[in-house]
Amino acid sequence: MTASLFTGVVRGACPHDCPDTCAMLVTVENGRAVKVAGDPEHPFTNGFLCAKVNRYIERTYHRDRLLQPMRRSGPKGSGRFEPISWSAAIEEVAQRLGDIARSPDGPQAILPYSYAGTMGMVQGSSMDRRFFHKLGASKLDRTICSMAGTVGMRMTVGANIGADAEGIPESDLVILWGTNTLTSNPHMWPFVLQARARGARIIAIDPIRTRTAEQCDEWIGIKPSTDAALALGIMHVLFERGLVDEEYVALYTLGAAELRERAREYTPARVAEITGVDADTIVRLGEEYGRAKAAFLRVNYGLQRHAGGGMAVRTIACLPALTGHWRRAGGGVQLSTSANFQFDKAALERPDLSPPVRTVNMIRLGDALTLPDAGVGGPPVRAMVVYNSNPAAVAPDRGAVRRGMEREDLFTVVLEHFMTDTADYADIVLPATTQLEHWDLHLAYGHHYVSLNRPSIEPIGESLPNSEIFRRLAAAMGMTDSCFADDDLAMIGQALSGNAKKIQGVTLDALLERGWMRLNVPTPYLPYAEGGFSTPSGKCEFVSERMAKMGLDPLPSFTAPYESLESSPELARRFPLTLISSPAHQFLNTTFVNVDSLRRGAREPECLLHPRDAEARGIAPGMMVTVHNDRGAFNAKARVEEKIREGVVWAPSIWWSKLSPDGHNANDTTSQRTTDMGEGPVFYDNLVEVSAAV
Ligand SMILES: Nc1nc2c(c(=O)[nH]1)N[C@H]1C(S)=C(S)[C@@H](COP(=O)(O)OP(=O)(O)OC[C@H]3O[C@@H](n4cnc5c(=O)[nH]c(N)nc54)[C@H](O)[C@@H]3O)O[C@H]1N2
Ligand SMILES: Nc1nc2c(c(=O)[nH]1)N[C@H]1C(S)=C(S)[C@@H](COP(=O)(O)OP(=O)(O)OC[C@H]3O[C@@H](n4cnc5c(=O)[nH]c(N)nc54)[C@H](O)[C@@H]3O)O[C@H]1N2
Ligand SMILES: [Mo]
Repeated sequence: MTASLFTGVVRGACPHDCPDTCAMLVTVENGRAVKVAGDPEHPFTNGFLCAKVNRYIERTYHRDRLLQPMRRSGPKGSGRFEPISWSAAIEEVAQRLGDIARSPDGPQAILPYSYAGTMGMVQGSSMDRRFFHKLGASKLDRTICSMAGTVGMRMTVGANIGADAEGIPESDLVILWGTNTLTSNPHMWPFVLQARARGARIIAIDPIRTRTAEQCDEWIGIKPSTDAALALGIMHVLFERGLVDEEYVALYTLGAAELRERAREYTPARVAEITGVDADTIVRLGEEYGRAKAAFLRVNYGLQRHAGGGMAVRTIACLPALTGHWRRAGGGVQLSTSANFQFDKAALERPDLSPPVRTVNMIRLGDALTLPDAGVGGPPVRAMVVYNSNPAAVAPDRGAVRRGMEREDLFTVVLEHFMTDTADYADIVLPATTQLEHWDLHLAYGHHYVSLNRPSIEPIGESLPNSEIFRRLAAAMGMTDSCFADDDLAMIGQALSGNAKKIQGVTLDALLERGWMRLNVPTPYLPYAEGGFSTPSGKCEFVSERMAKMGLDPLPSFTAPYESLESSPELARRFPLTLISSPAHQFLNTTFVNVDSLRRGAREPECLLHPRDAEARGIAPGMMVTVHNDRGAFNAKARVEEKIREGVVWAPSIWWSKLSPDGHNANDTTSQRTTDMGEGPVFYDNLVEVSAAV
């Protein structure tokens, strides 16, 4: 029987940028995938897939899949292309990149641009990195999602390692803090329900009464960007009521006395003023948290997309050390589990091949493409190679991004499954395989299992894995180091070949046999039950010398947003509403927006307003509105419900601009400013006005 007539079930992994990284079972009949399902044996996947990935078959065989390499035949952005052969495409890309590399501007005028379209180690960060390193291209700082919070965790507990969600059933209090679990982390929810069945209360802290907040026992509708103040208010109560675990604090923390002084300043009255949460609620929350034995704080990335995002995460991350909840299963804080996955990234990416080069922050792409020195010094960006990302829709300040991508003198290559907003601006489009068509190795950022993805079907059309496209480009550009000949399985072996303790026993052979494996950590994993923080002091650092050196407040503190009545009154007078453009339930960033069934579920670009905000502007439900500020505007249909804090509006995102009625999306209004730590984006630190569309 030939491979193309294969019938059976293949073990795969969901490739998407989500904490859940599901183990997926793909049913194939005569070479065609007919069904995807969650592995019932996987402790986190628990036998189900989300609303989006259940449609993976529809996406894979979509009528619009890119089947051949293509060359642009119309103006940039017009989407007019003609098919060319792979050999012509590779030759042209190699020639154009080679010309730039040899020009006086040199190879740094070439910018790779990628993010997490696939989270796979092979298709996401292996041969591609080797290629750009050897070429001497500019490096990309991949900040667009999680850097602020990641650095906040590093400064406090030492690494982006937190509590294990599999411990949640043991929790006596679960706080979902700036996270819409049912949408963006749905496989954690069954654990939360188990905790509730054993008596735990579930609290959501979010400016929006999301579908998750609606299922919780309490919704605390905090003012955006003020979470650090709320956490300090909780600390105030903990210190004042003697709810601190003095033993844990003495053994495993640094700077408790200074923190006590700092928290003293954050009285419930003052915190109420900053956060818009009433003082009684703050006191009750502090007491409830302090009396709990093992509270689970799930912070996700929503609350760090603000000026003080790093500080917000850092401040919250101090809480379980004060109460000693780290000691017990179900206690602690989780932002991510990703730093536990100690794959050998140097072997995969080969940074040693690169000369010293400049780094461009991906969220400042608008500047990088429109300023003569790319905004960071050195040559202008003359070529960009995009893969696993859709920057024309997802990057902030997309007006600037689009102006950059329209430049006639910019050579743009896009590796894609579909003709996205970004691909429309390409000179050359290269068709890439999907997860059903290639090998990969996956970490997770919401649990502790490694998974292997086996291909289940042959590549559709002439599509090729990213790894193979970069292998061919490397060969065409005369890169002869032996690492450019490694095949995908060899690279998976290399990723697993290090000696790190947590991946001991996780081998390619074992994964080939079983599909997924737990890291070498206990279940549930209690990372800081007995200290063991990976900070310079080995303790949970309430006071951070490293932060002082970065010019930041070494102690937890409240950082005002860039855009608010307090910090920018003139702006706030013209644009009085805060826009949150967090994930729509049916989309995964911009992935799946072109899948008809899911887009129908999301209806159309929408904007949720509080009834009083709507009334003040003469906006009725269902009306078409324009959401705008000085950076740009987009249209949306108004929804008016009491499911949101006054002064805040919500535009579920991220729409393809070309599938929106007016050709715009929420990122027409967002800014290129960066967070206090990690230089991350501030998507939700964004003032706008909403008016009836004209
Ligand atoms: N369905 C779906 N799932 C996804 C994604 C998707 O696009 N769609 N994206 C994936 C990716 S890339 C990521 S990074 C994660 C994101 O995961 P999360 O960061 O959990 O994103 P959301 O689920 O939107 O939750 C963010 C919540 O934070 C709230 N929020 C915004 N600002 C503040 C604030 O200042 N304080 C507080 N307390 N809350 C605030 C928003 O109202 C929103 O409800 O999800 C992943 N999962
Ligand atoms: N306004 C606003 N903007 C945001 C956010 C927000 O909440 N609000 N969220 C931000 C966050 S958290 C993130 S992570 C970013 C996400 O931004 P991106 O990482 O750009 O995510 P996607 O929009 O899903 O685009 C991924 C693209 O990769 C492609 N792709 C998938 N697999 C492969 C593959 O194997 N090969 C190739 N060549 N292509 C592949 C998909 O078809 C898709 O077009 O967006 C950010 N932008
Ligand atoms: Mo993200």
